[in-house]
Amino acid sequence: MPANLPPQYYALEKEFKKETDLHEKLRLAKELLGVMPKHKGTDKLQADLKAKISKLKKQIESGRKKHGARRADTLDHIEKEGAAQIILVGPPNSGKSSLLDSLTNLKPAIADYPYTTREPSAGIMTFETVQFQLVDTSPISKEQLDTYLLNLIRQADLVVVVADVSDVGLESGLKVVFDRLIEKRIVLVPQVTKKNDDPRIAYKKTIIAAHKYLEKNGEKGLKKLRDLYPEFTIIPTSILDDDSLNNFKAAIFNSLGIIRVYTKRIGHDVDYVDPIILPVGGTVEDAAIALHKDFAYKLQYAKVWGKGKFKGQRVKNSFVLSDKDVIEFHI
Ligand SMILES: Nc1nc2c(ncn2[C@@H]2O[C@H](COP(=O)(O)OP(=O)(O)OP(=O)(O)O)[C@@H](O)[C@H]2O)c(=O)[nH]1
Ligand SMILES: [Mg+2]
Repeated sequence: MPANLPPQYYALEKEFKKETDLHEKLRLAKELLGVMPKHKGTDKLQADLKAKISKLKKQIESGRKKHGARRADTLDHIEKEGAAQIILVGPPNSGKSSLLDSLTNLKPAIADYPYTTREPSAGIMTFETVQFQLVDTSPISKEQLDTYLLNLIRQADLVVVVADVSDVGLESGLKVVFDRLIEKRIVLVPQVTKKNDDPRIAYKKTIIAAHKYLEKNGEKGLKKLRDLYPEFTIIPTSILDDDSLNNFKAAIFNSLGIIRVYTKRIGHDVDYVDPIILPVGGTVEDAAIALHKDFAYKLQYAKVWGKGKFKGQRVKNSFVLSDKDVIEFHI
């Protein structure tokens, strides 16, 4: 029986054969298995690939034992915390760690020379009543692109490219970041619009921080950045300007496509502390499920307070909620 493999399989297989980094090779092998059609004709190929995957895992494991625990395979996943995981990437020395330092309670190493950050670190950033996880990473340049970064970017909910607009190498530095990720099939885009029919490619929603904009040449660099990347959300930032950092947080929230819904128990005041986070378009039923699965079954109706509604308007389970709505469940 013929295997009838799709063309993307062969392209991926070529990369798999070329790849020398064990972690990336393992990831590619898993992708190959994913795109391979599952039928009698591919049984042998599937078995071969599974054997390769297990061999690669063993190789990685033995390497880890030799070199100690903190290897790339332990760095390439960070447990999500808060409403979303946001990853900071960019050229060397652009200010990624300084942003993490200003926006979270973490104290990463910061220096006035490039290649300071070697391993990722994550801190919690609070925006109004919502908490986000911010991940600082090692720089991307012609000389360097740490393999662990690829998985971290794939897993993140939002990518922030930190660009130093006061740097004369702004344009070339950014081009290297975008291009090197494209080589690894990660495409940073202003909006994830079309349905992705090629599972090998990750399209990641991205915004750009026009960092150090108060520095000499910063304004000029900001204008240039807007000309170079007109479709992207670009936020001028500086660690010396609190307003810019607040704008940055708000831009992150707005880019995530989420809403906050506050709950209220019958006869009680609103609990404005810990909102339910839903995707834009989320309904009363989604909010109930987010609280507890069983809760949604019991739900009769809800009352909602918020912009454009009557106070305590009675709504059905399919009612679409808006950011900052207050909801009272009736079961
Ligand atoms: N003037 C000014 N300097 C900044 C700002 N943010 C960071 N810096 C300086 O820029 C330099 C690099 O900052 P880092 O935060 O270490 O940059 P990074 O992108 O993490 O660098 P790598 O880890 O090497 O990639 C340091 O000297 C910081 O003090 C800013 O908003 N304004
Ligand atoms: Mg750093």
